Amino acid sequence: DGCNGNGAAAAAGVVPEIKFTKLFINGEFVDAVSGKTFETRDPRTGAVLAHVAEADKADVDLGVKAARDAFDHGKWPRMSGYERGRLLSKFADLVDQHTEELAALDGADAGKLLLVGKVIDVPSATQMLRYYAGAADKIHGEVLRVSGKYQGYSLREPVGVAGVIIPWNFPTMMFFLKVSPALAAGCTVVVKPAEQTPLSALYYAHLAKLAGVPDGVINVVPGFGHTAGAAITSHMDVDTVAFTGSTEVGRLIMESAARSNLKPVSLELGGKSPLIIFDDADVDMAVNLSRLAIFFNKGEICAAGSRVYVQEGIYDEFVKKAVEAAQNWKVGDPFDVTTNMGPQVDKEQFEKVLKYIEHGKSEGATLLTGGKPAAAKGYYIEPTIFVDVTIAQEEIFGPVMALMKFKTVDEVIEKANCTRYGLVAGIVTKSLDVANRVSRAVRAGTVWVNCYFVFDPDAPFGGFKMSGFGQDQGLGAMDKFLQVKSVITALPDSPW
Ligand code: TXE
Repeated sequence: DGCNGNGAAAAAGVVPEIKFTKLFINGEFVDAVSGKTFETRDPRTGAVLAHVAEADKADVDLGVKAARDAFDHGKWPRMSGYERGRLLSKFADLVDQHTEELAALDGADAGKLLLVGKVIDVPSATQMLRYYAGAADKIHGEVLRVSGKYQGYSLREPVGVAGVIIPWNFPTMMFFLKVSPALAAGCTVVVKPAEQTPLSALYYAHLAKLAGVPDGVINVVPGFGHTAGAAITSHMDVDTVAFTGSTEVGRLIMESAARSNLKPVSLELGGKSPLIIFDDADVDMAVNLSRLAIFFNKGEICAAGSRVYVQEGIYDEFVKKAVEAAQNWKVGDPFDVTTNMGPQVDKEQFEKVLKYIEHGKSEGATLLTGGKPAAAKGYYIEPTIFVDVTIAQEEIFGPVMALMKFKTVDEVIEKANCTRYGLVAGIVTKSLDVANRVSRAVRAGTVWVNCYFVFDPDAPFGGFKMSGFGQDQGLGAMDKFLQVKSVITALPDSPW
């Protein structure tokens, strides 16, 4: 309405229409075998948003059977890569056409900013899908130099049924991050979205069907981790599992894969990533970057820059400006375009973050700003900054920055690497030599120099150390869904 405040008030009531709440198996929306449902809640208020069919083992069995049949007998892996790519491009077009609605679904389900959903999450997801759609007809093998009277070549064939288990912080991007390369490779998928955010994945299944993706190729089974998730990872007919989530669950998934059919798994896990700011940095720019790095998406992002190291020469100025910047980061309804940060995804995460804040205080860290719930209802937390942090090792997954001072390049490299994680690192400096040296010394899967959160379909993304293995993004991500076959043929009459 253009008037200050009224727009925000009106926005607070917005709940998108929820069309799909059943499991999607073999091209149909169906109830769970048990008839059970679970609640997904709106983190702005804690109110129930929808009752969603709750998949358990019996439903996963049906989903896997549909995916198995579609893979073993259907046309998806057998059609030309070009044809598969065309269907995936059509799917991407349909997603684009529903951007507003999809961004609103994730907004209400996950407390994500509507505007960011519209300009980042959904467009990046379709960019991802189109990137792999374009790769579907460029899956090459090699000619092998086999000695003697033989010829050899290799084929890269789809691995089969892929289980996809994703978290709630980026429901849309996570879905396409895993599903796009799997489908382009010719695999069929059984996707378990997070129990906190099942809604957009069901919508994507519907749009894939509209685009002409054959029945059974995409199956979506919302439910809980220890039931539906575990049924996927232990299934004898699932050929690979692609997972993003906690390090703890990543370990369970490997165990379960090992105990069942030794399926390969790829794990994108937690992080405690350093953002290192050197004396020569433009302080205002560095403050803005550090704010983005920890407060974007409420800090619910595996690549969050949760440990900020600032060199001593600019430390005092940086701290002062970082506190101001945090206080200007507006917490509020994610449907209001002036909001910078919405609520944490659910009560559990909200309480976990507050617990870490209390823990930080009791360990002797100094709280400079924030540290409390930001509203009387809903799961809102103030942007929070600690200094004098001695150990910053646990992934808080919330809007909590730990600011630390350092003197030398060697010292900060050692500190940056002093974690069991190794997902990303950020560097802010004008010195090419420092940037190069630190980029190479830091043990992390992605390094951002004078920028942060720059994701691209062409840039491999994955962890070192306990942040996981098996990268997402990049053409290499398709390897997780392909297996190599060598074909060697006798050439009895060859003159060579
Ligand atoms: O993650 P889980 P949670 C981190 C972050 C967060 C913490 C806990 O620190 O605070 O993890 O979040 C499914 N077998 N990250 O509990 O449990 C689950 O249903 C198979 C980092 O939400 O790992 C969901 O679909 N699947 C992260 C998915 O795993 C199981 C993003 C992720 O949930 C399962 C999210 C099981 N036994 C949380 N148990 C990142 N890397 O971005 C659970 N799941």
